Amino acid sequence: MKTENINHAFLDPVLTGDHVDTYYHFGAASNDPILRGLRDVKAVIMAGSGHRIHEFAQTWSRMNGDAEIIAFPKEERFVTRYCHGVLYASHGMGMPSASIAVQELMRMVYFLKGGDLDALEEIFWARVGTSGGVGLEGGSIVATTEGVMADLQPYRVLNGGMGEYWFDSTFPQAVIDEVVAVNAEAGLAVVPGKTVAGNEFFLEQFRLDGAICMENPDSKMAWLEWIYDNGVRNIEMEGAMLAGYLNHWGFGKFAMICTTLLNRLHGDQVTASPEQLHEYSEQSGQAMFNYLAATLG
Ligand code: R2B
Ligand code: URA
Repeated sequence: MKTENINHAFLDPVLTGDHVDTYYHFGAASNDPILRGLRDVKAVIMAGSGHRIHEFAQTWSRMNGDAEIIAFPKEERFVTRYCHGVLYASHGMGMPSASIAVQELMRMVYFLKGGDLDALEEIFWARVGTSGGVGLEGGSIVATTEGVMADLQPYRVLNGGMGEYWFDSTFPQAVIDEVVAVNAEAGLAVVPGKTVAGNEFFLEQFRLDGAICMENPDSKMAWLEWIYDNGVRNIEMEGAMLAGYLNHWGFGKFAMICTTLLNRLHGDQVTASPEQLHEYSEQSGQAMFNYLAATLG
């Protein structure tokens, strides 16, 4: 872990009980008895929707002898479940929402592990999500190698009028290889590739079907071909930030596994039927569970 990048000034007095840390959006705090049951956390799995988190926890419970599920009472912003070493949390849509979830979860696991950097290093993080494929048909599964923004540069945040903070948005190659290998063994194809994280579903993903449209068919295809030629295989809205923040603390084990809902080279609208969408999202969940079962036991 990169201890120099951890906010010790704020987080260490929480460990000694000098002050309480309130994970406001999760409706929990460091002195909350509910956290006592989470100290064995080995993995943090995130997804955009709360419903998915609820389903993931139920599946993981079934896979582990009906292990107990702990549900956080607040579900207004994010839905959170803990079951058999895995903390499942939703993050909403887009990097502003997901960055809140990731920062509060990083603070929470730091507290849960008592600031033990070796124990923190062992934690596996993942986002399981949906995306638009670039040259991949609906129902494909992508393991992200690098998260980039719409300009193919890594994740940045504005630093007021002073410029930008830049983050390393790469995903650890060893984990990608293992996700691909474990799933190949289970008969599930996972394609490695770069992923664009758009700050917008329409404008920053070069869609022509928004209420506001700034592009035309030629400029849209030119962007899609440019990102494809640079190794991008899908587009979603959180991955670059996720990798950027986890790398900042020096976590070494994390992944993003996304299913594609459509091939953006062929259109903009998501027209798959509810049954198809359910099947697509089941597949990325299955790819994540195959990896979890192989690595966590
Ligand atoms: C994928 O799907 C959502 C938008 O529909 C967004 O959260 C994402 O990354
Ligand atoms: N999620 C996105 O962000 N983009 C898509 O095209 C599909 C799902």
